[in-house]
Amino acid sequence: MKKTTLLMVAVFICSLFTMTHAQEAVNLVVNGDFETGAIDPWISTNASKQKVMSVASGENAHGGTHYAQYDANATSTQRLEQDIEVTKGKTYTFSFWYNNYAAENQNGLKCYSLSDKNTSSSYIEGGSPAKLAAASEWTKYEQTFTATGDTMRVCIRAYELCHIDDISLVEVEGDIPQPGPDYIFSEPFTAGQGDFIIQDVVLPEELTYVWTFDSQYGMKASAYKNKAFASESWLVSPAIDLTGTNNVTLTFDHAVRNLPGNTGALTLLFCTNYTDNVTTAAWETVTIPTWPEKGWNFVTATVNVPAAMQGQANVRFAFKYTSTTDDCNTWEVKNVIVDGEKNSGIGSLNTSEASFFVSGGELIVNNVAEGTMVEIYNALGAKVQATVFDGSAINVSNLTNGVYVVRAGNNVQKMMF
Ligand SMILES: [Ca+2]
Repeated sequence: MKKTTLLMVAVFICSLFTMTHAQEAVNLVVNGDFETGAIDPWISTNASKQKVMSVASGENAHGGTHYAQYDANATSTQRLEQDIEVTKGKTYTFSFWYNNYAAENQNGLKCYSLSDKNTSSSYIEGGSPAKLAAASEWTKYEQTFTATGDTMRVCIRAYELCHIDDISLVEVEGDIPQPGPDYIFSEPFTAGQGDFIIQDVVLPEELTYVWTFDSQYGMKASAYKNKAFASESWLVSPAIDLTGTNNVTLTFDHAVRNLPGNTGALTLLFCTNYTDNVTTAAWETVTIPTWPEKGWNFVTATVNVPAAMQGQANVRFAFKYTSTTDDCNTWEVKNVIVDGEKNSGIGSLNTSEASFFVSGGELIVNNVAEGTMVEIYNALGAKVQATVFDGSAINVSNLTNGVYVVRAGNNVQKMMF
């Protein structure tokens, strides 16, 4: 792990603690504790087939005296749903407590899903894992995410006996401290194309674009509209100053529709003399070493910036999409990170003896005391998983491939899953 990155992560973690103490969280969920004694305003979208959960009373609530109860032996999914006004682009933490849940059903307790109020038929699975582990005592589920619309439909669904209490959705005040600022450059493509430039060298008249922003998949290139068209379209990074840096790499997540396909039609190039036209710059093509084995699966690829461009002041890279009427793929790119060593003279930082590595969808944790909370943050600084370390490997198979920061106590490590 690079020293600058380690220092940055340490600052990031400290910032997290400061923020937690400073903010006063307001729960946006109405009647999330069920202490009204009624289910309102929670709704079911299809009450004739999907039972509305009942509110039970007694001492077995997580908080207060009431909780929601999903019935045993249900024959169809049961939901708790509530629409909540949120601010697109802001970050929220969603959590609830669950109990008396066996997890035997194939579908079990879906942690939660998100959708726009007007497109409720197309849920976006927001939870990880997709089905929660069994719980015989009150257990907390928590997830932090960034809103992609203005109305969040929160949905918790189960197929079997389950108790739910203290459902909460709170805005994370202020900017999430990110590992990103310490990167030389980063662009997640979660809110637009950033400062990237799109140039269509060949754009068929039937199309208005090839590269476009997609809030779910990042930047997406396709020249298919009812049929395949020939095209050439470039997604060009802003100029990046690499002076004072060494061993700089470019990392990104990408997915393609057709595999193996002709990935030669999808290329990555670097240059130092772009002005305003890709066709007049001198590009060096760099082989993308990692491609998905199955269509639409995102994988993380890392390449070295070409040696001739290391340390240069005006470096750009470009994702070049080409297609023909016989070979027309779809390419999605997100979580772009340029990182490297900085010659800034920052003093050494003691690295911990704890270590983490990923093998077979499991996070292996060494030299960490049992009972320590192991937290995983994505490249945007959002916590995506938290697990109390019990000495065994931690299942991370539900996390998409990408760059993560793992934290256990004072030990932090950036790594790729
Ligand atoms: Ca309660």
